[in-house]
Amino acid sequence: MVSRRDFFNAAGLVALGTGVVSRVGAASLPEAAVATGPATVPPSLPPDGRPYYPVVTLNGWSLPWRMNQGVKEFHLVAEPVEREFAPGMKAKLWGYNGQSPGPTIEVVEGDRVRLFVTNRLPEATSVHWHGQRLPNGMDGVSGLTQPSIGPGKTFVYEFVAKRAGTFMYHPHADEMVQMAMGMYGFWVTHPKDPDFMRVDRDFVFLLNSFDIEPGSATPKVNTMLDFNLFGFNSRVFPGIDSMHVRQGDRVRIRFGNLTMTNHPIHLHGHEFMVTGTDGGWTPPASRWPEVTVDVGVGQMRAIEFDATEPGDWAFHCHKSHHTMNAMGHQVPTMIGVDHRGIAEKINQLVPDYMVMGERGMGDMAEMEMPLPENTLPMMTGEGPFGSVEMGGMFTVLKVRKDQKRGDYSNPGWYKHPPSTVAWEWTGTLPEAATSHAAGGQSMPAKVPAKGKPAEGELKARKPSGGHEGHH
Ligand SMILES: [Cu+2]
Repeated sequence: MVSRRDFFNAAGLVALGTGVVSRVGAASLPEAAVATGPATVPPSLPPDGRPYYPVVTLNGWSLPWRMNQGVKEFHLVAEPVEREFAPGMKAKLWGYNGQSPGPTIEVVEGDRVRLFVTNRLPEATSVHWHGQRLPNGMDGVSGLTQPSIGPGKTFVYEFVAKRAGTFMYHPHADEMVQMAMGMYGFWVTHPKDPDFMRVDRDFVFLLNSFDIEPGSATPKVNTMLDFNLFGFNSRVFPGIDSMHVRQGDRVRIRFGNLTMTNHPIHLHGHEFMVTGTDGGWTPPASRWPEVTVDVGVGQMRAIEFDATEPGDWAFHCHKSHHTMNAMGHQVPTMIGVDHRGIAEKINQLVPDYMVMGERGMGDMAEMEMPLPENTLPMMTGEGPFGSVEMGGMFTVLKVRKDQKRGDYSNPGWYKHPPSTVAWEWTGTLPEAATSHAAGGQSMPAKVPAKGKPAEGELKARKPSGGHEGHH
């Protein structure tokens, strides 16, 4: 068990003095803890209240509470924040208690919860408790169920956490702007019986997206579709922490989607079951094994599996543009284009001109190109075998036999047993057997009245050089 002070120290959090809090005019407000960095804060058991097994917020933390006559009191502060997306890039966002996303709120089924929300934004806000059963007036929809929380004001929400499960919170006021700026957080209501659906490790994060021009730091809030940074908990690869588990652990990973599109989330090396949705736990008879689960906009999914396979397993969104950072989305396709000669001519005008992407874009991960200020390479990340050529919604699940129970520290790269890594073939290659079948079609094409149909023959331009030994 950690003391309150130890908790704050260990978590890198700062408890604001009551002097700061009392400025908003309510002397009995609980202190508003703030996080000052993007580190994953290891979970600690609850200091009071009903027992539960805490979750781990990827690159985030859980909000401490104050017990007040049996009521769990939390204090959220909506405010402008600075968030590091990955080393080399920081964004100016709006969030809660020092970071985006806001802190995870963890309570137990049946808890009476009182949430103080202080608004330090330049415009009005509200907080909607996404998925909760609560009195209508606590639902946080500006104008519909409450007046907005004006700048400088503090509102109080109070309800009983009736249903165990996975939830989110976000503003229901000027949503387009406030969500694009990074305002949201995770909420977990633990079951009354701590052993119900017990797992060894329980990771949580939100899926989010931003449109931030390379060289700037503030998201473009009117973007509807064309986002250029995709993240887990306002971090992008390689800034997203890996998830570290002990071989044989029962692992749960929960994610909620507050972006403008769906994300097929894919785990390597294991099959999982979807054990929870926004509406609660799935009935066991309704589950089937998957390796990818699509998460629609506004939805949440909890997946579970036994981490039986040791290794470093990729875990990512399967939309390939979502595992790519800002620079990658508007470059022209140059694969197969023969620009020998063109480069020479351009070089006479622009000496440093360089032809990019002729052999695909993998090279760009290794190219040390000058980038605009405050952005990230489109694909990056150094693995034990070279560049991972990824960005955005990508991280690694590390399964280790010797990871200690409850130890969340990074075990380093996986040490592969002998003869279990894909290797390079250096022998001779047999002549390829070639099929000469012409392919089929459902009906003959109508032959144009005049002239012959064009011969639709394409020549694939294969890269030359770099293939010595393949004769
Ligand atoms: Cu995605």
